[in-house]
Amino acid sequence: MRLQSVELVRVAMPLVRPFRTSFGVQEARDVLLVHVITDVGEGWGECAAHAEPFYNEEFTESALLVLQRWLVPAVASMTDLRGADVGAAMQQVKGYRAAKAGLEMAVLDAELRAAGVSLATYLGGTREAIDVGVSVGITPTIDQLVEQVAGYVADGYQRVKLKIMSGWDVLPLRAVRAAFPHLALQVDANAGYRADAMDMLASLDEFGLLMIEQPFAPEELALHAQLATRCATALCLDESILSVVHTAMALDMGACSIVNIKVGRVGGLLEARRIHDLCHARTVPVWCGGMLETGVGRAANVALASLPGFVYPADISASERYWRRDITESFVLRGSTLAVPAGAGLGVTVDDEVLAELGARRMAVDLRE
Ligand code: NPG
Repeated sequence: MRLQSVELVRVAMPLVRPFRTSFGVQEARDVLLVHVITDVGEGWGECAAHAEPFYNEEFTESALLVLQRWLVPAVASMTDLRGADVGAAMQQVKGYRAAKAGLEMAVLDAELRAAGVSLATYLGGTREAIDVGVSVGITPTIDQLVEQVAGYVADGYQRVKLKIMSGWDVLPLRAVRAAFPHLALQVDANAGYRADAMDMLASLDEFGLLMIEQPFAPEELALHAQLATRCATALCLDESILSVVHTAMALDMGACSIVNIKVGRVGGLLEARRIHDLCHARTVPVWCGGMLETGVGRAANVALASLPGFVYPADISASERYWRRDITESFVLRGSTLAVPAGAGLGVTVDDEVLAELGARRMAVDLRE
């Protein structure tokens, strides 16, 4: 396979409702898609970076530039192009994992579409449907939070993740737990706490949570390990886990007992699979995180989450939880599950008309270095 042309597609997509976390409010996504044309056909990928560098260092504009200037030319120079080799070809560029993930995804999609193989099959998926949950942002009042959770439970979601931050933790949690005594609940702090929150975090044991996700800064592995000895609730890491090496280090240190895997955070689907394989071999449960992706990134996440080690429900909700109109066919909730696309590649089709209606900017990339 060989790259013939690459187009970067940037489109502003308003969210159905604002999503507030400890690092800010998202009202819309600044979506960046990678569209490759190869000698065997086309493929699509999504870069999960957001408009601002608030979740991690990367942001849409930076990912766009790095793709144009370095990543696409590096991959375009490969004469025997295969998705499995794209990661190594981009190795010279440090970081920019969401940008890399988007390009690798597009090449894999093209390759698998041409071969007639679904991404889930290629990755080693073992399920036709995956259990999903919903991630609920910080709301103006506790009553509104309980109301939102009730709405999602009525939709069919059986696992709810609540965003917490300093000033929005024990009280909202107490209210949601009182209203839903048996709901599978977990919390995510997005690295928002410091060491002085240790006692409060340990006290969350009373709520019977599935896990506490990323309470401290990404580099604070020792602090996470200390908290793990202080509370009975399992700790999960997200922002700290950038690669299979980070995963091994965190597990060896006892900094977590569950791992959140996000394609965009770890540099692509194949690194995500390596993390899954390491955890599976060590019987460490993993689950698939989300970054408010469109149908393109969502299809990739669903395929990944069909691997056997993904044992907790994913942060991959139905399309209607995010978008009034998605740019691919919608993912629809069936009970508390989403079906894994069976079609070749990502198994979804990008709708050019919807992109045009949303005012997408399509930029051809110069393939030369
Ligand atoms: O359903 O895609 C989703 C959202 C899941 O909470 C979610 N994502 O910290 O995990 C997170 C959070 C996030 C959102 C991270 C936006 C980065 C950007």
